Amino acid sequence: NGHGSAVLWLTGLSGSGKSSVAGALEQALHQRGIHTYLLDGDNVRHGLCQDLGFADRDRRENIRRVGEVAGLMMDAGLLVITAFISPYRQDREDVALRLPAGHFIEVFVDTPIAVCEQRDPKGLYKKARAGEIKQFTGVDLPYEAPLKPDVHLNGTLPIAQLVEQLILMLQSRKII
Ligand code: GGZ
Repeated sequence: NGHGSAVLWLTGLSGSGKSSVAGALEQALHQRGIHTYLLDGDNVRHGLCQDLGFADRDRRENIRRVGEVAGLMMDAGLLVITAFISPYRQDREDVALRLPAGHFIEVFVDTPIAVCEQRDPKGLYKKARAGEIKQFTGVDLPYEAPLKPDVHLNGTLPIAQLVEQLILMLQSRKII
């Protein structure tokens, strides 16, 4: 299958829509016969990173490992999509530097925290505000928004629209 490989790195707050966009994008790509792999907390934090929590240094190690695995999958010819908060600029930059130039595509899923908190699908913001969860991004710990993301998505728009934007971007970069 003659498509390019890349790492599409989604970053944004909890509840910003990263996983939904990533899942819908993956479906759209499969329909076009493109081979993908989606890395997210669900398949990483229970295995590869099961020893890590949410303190700063654990998150940094989480992102480092994900970056390394994404690179290996990319080498295998996959279009890799990742969906992690990845709150620190330096960590995202370090991942980018470990990949061949132009193969790291930073996608900022930009959703105001007020909206994320309103969505609160797992009730985590509520718990964080109540002090039941510590070190929650956006509440106790910072989120460093990308200054120059490759793609800046408005996370309050419908998922289908965001997926279309990403497909067009991948086409214009000749990755698909
Ligand atoms: C942030 C937390 C926390 C804390 C549990 N802070 O919305 P979710 O539930 O499904 O996604 C969040 C996920 C964040 O894991 P990541 O691996 O993406 O984080 S990082 O990139 O910073 O390493 C949230 C849940 O785990 N969660 N505790 N304290 N999110």
